Amino acid sequence: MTDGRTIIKTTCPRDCYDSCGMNVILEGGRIRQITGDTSHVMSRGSLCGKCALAYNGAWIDPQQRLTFPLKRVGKKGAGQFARVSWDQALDEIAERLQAITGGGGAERIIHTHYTGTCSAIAGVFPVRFFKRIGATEVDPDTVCNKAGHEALRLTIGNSFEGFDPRVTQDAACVVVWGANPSASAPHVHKHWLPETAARKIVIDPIAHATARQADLYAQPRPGSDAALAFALMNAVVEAGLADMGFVARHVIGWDAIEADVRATTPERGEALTGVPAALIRDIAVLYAKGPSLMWLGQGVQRQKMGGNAFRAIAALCALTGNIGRKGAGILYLNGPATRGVNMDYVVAPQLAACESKIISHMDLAATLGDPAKASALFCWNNNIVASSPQQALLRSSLMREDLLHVVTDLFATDTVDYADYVLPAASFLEFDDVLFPYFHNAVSAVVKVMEPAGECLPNQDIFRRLSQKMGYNDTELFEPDKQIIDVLLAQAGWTKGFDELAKIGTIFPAAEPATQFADLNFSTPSGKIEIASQQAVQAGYPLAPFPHADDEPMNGKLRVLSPASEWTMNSSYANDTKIRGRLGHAVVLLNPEEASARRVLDGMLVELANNEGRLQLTARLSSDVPRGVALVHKGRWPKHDPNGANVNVLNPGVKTDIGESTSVHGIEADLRIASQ
Ligand SMILES: Nc1nc2c(c(=O)[nH]1)N[C@H]1C(S)=C(S)[C@@H](COP(=O)(O)OP(=O)(O)OC[C@H]3O[C@@H](n4cnc5c(=O)[nH]c(N)nc54)[C@H](O)[C@@H]3O)O[C@H]1N2
Ligand SMILES: Nc1nc2c(c(=O)[nH]1)N[C@H]1C(S)=C(S)[C@@H](COP(=O)(O)OP(=O)(O)OC[C@H]3O[C@@H](n4cnc5c(=O)[nH]c(N)nc54)[C@H](O)[C@@H]3O)O[C@H]1N2
Ligand code: SF4
Ligand SMILES: [Mo]
Repeated sequence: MTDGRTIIKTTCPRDCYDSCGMNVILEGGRIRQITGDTSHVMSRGSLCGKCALAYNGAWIDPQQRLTFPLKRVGKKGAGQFARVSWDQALDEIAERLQAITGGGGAERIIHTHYTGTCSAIAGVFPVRFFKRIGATEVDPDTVCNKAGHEALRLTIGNSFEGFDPRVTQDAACVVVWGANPSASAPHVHKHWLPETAARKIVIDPIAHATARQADLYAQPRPGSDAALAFALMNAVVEAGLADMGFVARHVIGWDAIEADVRATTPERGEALTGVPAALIRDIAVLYAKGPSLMWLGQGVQRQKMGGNAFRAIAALCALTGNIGRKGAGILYLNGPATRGVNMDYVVAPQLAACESKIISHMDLAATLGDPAKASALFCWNNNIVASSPQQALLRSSLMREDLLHVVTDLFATDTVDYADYVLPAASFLEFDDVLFPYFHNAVSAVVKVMEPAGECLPNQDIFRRLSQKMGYNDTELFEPDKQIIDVLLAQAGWTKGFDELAKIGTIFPAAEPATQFADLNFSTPSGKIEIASQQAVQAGYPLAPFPHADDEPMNGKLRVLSPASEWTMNSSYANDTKIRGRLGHAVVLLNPEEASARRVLDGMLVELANNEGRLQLTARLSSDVPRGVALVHKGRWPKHDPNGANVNVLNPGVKTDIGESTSVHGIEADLRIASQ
């Protein structure tokens, strides 16, 4: 306490690589300011622009929050509600659920959730309820990163135990392939990358701020990464830098791709990807000499052949022996297991009478439209109308009068507008929790700094209450937060309790970073890196990756890329008054030559259209964007836009080659001028 002010440390639990430590400054018991924790490895005293605005704005403003349980009084989709008590809402929901389960229809209860908060309890505990009731789960990762996870699981056995980001001091080279930290991980961009002496390679169709700071930057056409990886392997072999000893000892299946590698010369690679052959050779040499770190972003695998691309890149890592030695490795995500934590404990799968049914996000809209498949939908930590594909079909499915639709959120999102019942959730500032960041192998305290707004309840309390209304008596459904936190901290080796952790904010259970795959033992069937994978064949995928590049769009169509916006976190924050001001009118960024060829001038209103839908946008010219690409950032709220839609109205929800995941960066659309 200083000057009547108290500073409480907590952690930002957004779906963000940075997991910033925060300082909440209280004066007279009220929040005066929320800012970055100066002692935190990532935030170093400042939050990103979007959180600095939203946490001091919409998140702590009861006028902008949902504060009471609501019941629909108007037409579906109209967002007209009356206030009801928690008891009334939960009694009525329980009654409807019992009618569904009583008729043997538990699987027709669908629940969709994602990363509204990534903290362990509010992010996962409600799954216990859905396990118990026997609901169908919409596999969350299928809207984000499943293709990459599956491809890495097949090849190296595990996609959740990447290199420790603290090992950069031992690396000569860091590759950022298909990620845009300048938007999606602002502190990684600002501190982690600039502070390493390693040379940086960025591979991305957009010349974003991180790409512009790289030592070598390759700008492949979207969906051509597998061909690029093969051309790089060819150049590695050509330069005599292939580590064939490593391949002989630790890899199976080199022979399955060798002919394709030989055929994919850098010149052929240039034709397939647009990356100059000389640059392919330079990148190959720098990466192969190593030791090199490969950070695989999520953008690469959000392509129709995204799984193949990941398998091809992993083969490049293997060919160069950049795995299992100091300063080398692959990072997709770091899951809680890298801190000794078993999240199955929070999920409690034993509550399920039989294995839970899972569907892909790509099938959500159609499933919800079918009464034989869906009788109820629970949407928590997830704003499907803004974030999921097939926006128009999804809306029409949500209009079904006979579909019980329950949403729990902090704000009145587009998804909330379709709900029968709205259950107001407490934000991470309003209860204690723990976070296992997915970039750094840290453990962080998420600390209550204020009372819940209105009658808001944390997700976990909402589902404890609903469990009670359902008449369940399984102890797991009522396990208190404090006990869960103690168990999780003990698993992570922290024995001093939550209050001590809260004083520090963030700890690293392992004082020193370990080398990833140091034992060179991979959790694949053979124990080796499997470039060729029988598991893949059994799942109906090709034996090995191949040098695929998507065809370029035909008939003047553009490739629509819709990655992370600097000002929103997925759709979160897009409702905050100040952030709405920053976002302005929806924009499409076009290459100046592309625009000029189409007679589009900066500031013109244009329309993107395909078989799925149409969207009007203001054209902005940017040489960061290559020809053939329309860049439209994700995350706007459809109802705040004159279109009544965002970019996902163009998203047909085509599944990736592996993992039934999203190929959202594979969308194509026509562009026309809407007005002069
Ligand atoms: N500010 C902000 N931060 C976020 C988010 C947000 O919405 N806003 N979202 C969070 C979430 S949920 C996630 S999953 C992560 C995602 O963050 P990232 O891993 O950075 O993924 P994306 O933003 O989808 O896209 C990253 C890059 O992939 C590129 N890309 C697209 N297609 C291809 C391709 O075919 N090949 C290659 N090489 N690159 C391609 C895009 O041009 C883009 O620059 O960010 C998290 N952080
Ligand atoms: N076009 C396009 N679409 C995309 C992507 C893309 O690259 N392009 N990226 C995809 C990706 S990577 C992802 S991960 C998905 C993410 O999509 P979503 O999971 O829908 O992410 P958000 O839009 O942030 O929605 C999370 C919701 O949770 C709410 N929330 C926050 N905290 C809490 C809480 O404690 N309790 C409850 N109940 N609610 C809370 C927020 O208010 C917000 O409405 O979007 C996908 N959609
Ligand atoms: S969203 Fe990311 S960058 Fe912004 S404060 Fe949270 S953790 Fe930090
Ligand atoms: Mo994501």
